[in-house]
Amino acid sequence: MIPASHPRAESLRIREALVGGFARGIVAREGLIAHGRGEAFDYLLGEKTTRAAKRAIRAAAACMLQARRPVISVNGNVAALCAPQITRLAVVSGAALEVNTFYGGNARKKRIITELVGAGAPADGILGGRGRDARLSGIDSPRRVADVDGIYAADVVLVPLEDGDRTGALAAMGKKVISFDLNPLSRTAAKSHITIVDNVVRGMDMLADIIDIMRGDRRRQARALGSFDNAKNLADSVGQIYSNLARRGPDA
Ligand code: PTJ
Repeated sequence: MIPASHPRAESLRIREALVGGFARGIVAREGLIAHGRGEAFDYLLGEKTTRAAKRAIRAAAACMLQARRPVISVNGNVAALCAPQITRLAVVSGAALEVNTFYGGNARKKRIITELVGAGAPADGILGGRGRDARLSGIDSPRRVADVDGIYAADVVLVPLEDGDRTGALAAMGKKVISFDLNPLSRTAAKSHITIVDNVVRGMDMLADIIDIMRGDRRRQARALGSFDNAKNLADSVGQIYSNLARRGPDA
């Protein structure tokens, strides 16, 4: 039990959610390590949704609203950290949910599906692990498997906590890739069309809120997309880390 008065209570609560997800067989061991990396970047970013992240969220909202076949890719970490938020995002955006993992096999995928259903997703609407698989070219990991009616056929794919190879492969197939990645220096961040440098536990609900606000407002969508430059936005995120360090550094 984490006391609410603990100065790092929120960060510890997020850790507990992952450890709990690991105990339930949803999160891969490697997912705990990946979380550690994200946690370190979140600390450097000030543990809040930056202006650059908000710009990316607006562009992502517009992109999802204009998609013909948007799909949200769900892995173990995402299911453990924000199953209710991702389920809400699917409803609000009209995107399909596809369970797509890097590690492990079908048993873990099934547990992730159960987690999503527990969070309100329709049991028969979740893709991945149905045996209706196609292979993405250009990658060798288990993530090359994609549902034929899901990521394989999608025009826009949202990939929270993704690896760089699959991001590149999806982009090479002509899909628009939106990622969440706390590390603005990662290959995923560089290869995505829109990178949201924010923690999924904060940014996911914000994305759903903005989609609701922008729905039907084509001018606002065009503005959010037209003014967005991913490379510049990533540089702004790195700049935010620089200035946070400068303020807190030994000479500050
Ligand atoms: O469930 P699986 O089998 O699909 O495995 C999922 C992991 C996360 C283990 C797998 O995708 C992986 O190995 O990811 P990477 O390559 O370690 O990349 C994870 C990226 O996500 C890193 O750049 C982290 O900084 C970032 N990250 C970690 N936690 C969060 C995050 N980004 C946003 N929100 C987080 N909570």
